[in-house]
Amino acid sequence: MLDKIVIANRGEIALRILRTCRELGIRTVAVHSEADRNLKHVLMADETVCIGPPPSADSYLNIPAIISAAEVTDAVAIHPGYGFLSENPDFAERVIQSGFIFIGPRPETIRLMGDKISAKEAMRHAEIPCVPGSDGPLDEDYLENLRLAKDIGFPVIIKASGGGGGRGMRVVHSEAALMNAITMTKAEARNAFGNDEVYMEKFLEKPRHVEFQVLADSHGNAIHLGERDCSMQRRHQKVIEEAPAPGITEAQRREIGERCAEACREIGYLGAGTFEFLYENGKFYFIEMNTRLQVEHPVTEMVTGVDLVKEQIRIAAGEPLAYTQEDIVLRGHAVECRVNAEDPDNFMPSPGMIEQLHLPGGPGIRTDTHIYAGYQVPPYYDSMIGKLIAYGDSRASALARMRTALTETVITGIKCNIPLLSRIVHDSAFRSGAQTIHYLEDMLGMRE
Ligand code: MV4
Repeated sequence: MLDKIVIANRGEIALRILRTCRELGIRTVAVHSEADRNLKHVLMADETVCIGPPPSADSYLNIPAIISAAEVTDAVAIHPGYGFLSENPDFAERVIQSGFIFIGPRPETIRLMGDKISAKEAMRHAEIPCVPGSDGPLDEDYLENLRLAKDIGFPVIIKASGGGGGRGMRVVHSEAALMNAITMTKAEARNAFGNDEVYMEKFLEKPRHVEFQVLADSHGNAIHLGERDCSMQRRHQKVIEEAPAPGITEAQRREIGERCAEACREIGYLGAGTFEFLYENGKFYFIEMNTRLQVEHPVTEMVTGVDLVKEQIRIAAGEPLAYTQEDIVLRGHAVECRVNAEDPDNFMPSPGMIEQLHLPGGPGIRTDTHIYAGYQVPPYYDSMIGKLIAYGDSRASALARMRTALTETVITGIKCNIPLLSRIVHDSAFRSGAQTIHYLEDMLGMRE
């Protein structure tokens, strides 16, 4: 097993990684910014290295500083967590070139999936169902693009190949708007991503966001761990996730999940990954693949009993998967609420000192958070301060436990979004499991 790991992240996920390292007897190095000396995992780590001033660009995104920290501490591997450098193929490459293990997929795979056109091409080849659209980038021929849009049928969506996660896309409702939309999306993409390639897809109007979790080792084994529904989002920020996705049958899960696992074998995928689909009228349409551990991984852990971070580390150490597909049996239901330090009315960040903190407990409740009474939430980073996860033998029981957990939680000193989360888990349409990606924005009166 690996001897010492650098945790190249902060907050709850850094603590999550540290906890599994402890369980495995792996020593930990916490790299942190000047603003993060009092983070819980920094206080707990075997060694700490300050890698720069508070802004992420000078610390958590500072590749030479992170690699130097690994060198001076004699670490053998680097875990990137999510966000920051986790999906940067150049970082993965430099980690490997410096003689360390990158806990994640190969750099070529990260690069392949970072380009949304090449990702879709690879998935089409692996017989993953995709959204109907252009086979590759659009060229400059307007009449050809118009013919393609008419073939697909309006509305269509123009997406930047360098985008993803909601960046660089435009919906087109009519012939008249097509040419301008392509020109504008290309110009923005050139600016934002240094790549002006764009592609076209049928625009799905009321889909759900359903994603499949996979694990693949360096011995050619790959499995899926079922799916999560992440439709409850606002401005591409997920708010509540759950596993399994309401209404997905065992047959559909097996079919799509097995295709995802097979795609992993075909491309030589390594580590944990997520296939993102839109789900509409009973059908799955691949949109993107995430080559990292995701924020919402705990709901999958709760229904499968698999520690995804442990598997990531074992895979990086060259060990075979500890599970075969037959070992993966979904049991019960799990829901996760993301707790953010923000004003529940206007979503403005609310950094500051946590005065009182009472976390919920009882059967089926898990809290993944780094905050403690007296902790100062810094203003420099993402506002997520933790996740509340409720497990139950059914969706209704998981949601009942979540409602109690939200009521039980006390966080004073800062504003947080618990009132909004409470409102959602009490909502009758959400309780019936009928939400689409537009549900929350509709509820908040943001659409139309
Ligand atoms: C779409 C779509 C509808 N039709 N593609 C947004 C984020 C990026 N991952 C892809 N996105 C979408 N692609 C087609 N062909 C609607 C979205 C979308 C969305 C997707 C998942 C979760 C939330 C979303 C919110 C708005 C739009």
